[in-house]
Amino acid sequence: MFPRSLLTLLILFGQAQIGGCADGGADAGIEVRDAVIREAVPGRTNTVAYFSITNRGTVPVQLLGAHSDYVERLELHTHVRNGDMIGMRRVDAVDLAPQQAVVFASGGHHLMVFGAKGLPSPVPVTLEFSDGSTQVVEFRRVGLDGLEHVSEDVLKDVLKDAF
Ligand SMILES: [Cu+2]
Repeated sequence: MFPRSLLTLLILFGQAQIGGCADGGADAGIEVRDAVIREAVPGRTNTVAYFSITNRGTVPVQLLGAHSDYVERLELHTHVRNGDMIGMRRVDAVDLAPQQAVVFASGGHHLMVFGAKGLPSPVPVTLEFSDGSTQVVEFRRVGLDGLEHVSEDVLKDVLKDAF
């Protein structure tokens, strides 16, 4: 695993761009990995979901939102720093340039989950994109200690180009 300080630094960037080779030049679309949704704290119904998303295509696209039959509402959120205060706010869209990867992780972008009750595992979530397309992603349900799950090779890719 990477040192936690590196991970935190990485997350402060909010978005990290992965340079990389286009594979074959074909428009391979959107790739989503490491999709996890946290169990709600007992007595609560709001929680959070994380994933990493890469635009494998050749044209820019925006992630506009998400929905799932198993929750009332999903919103794209990011963390914002205002002096000493760290809060979060809703964002309308997340830009995905060709070959760009964005990691949704603790402390950065996240998918805010409202009204989750008795989540199955996995939870099917439909992601909505600016070109009108949608993609169903299976989010693995994780316990309260599963917050920081980002696979090591995704982090390596991100770190390679971020520093
Ligand atoms: Cu939030």
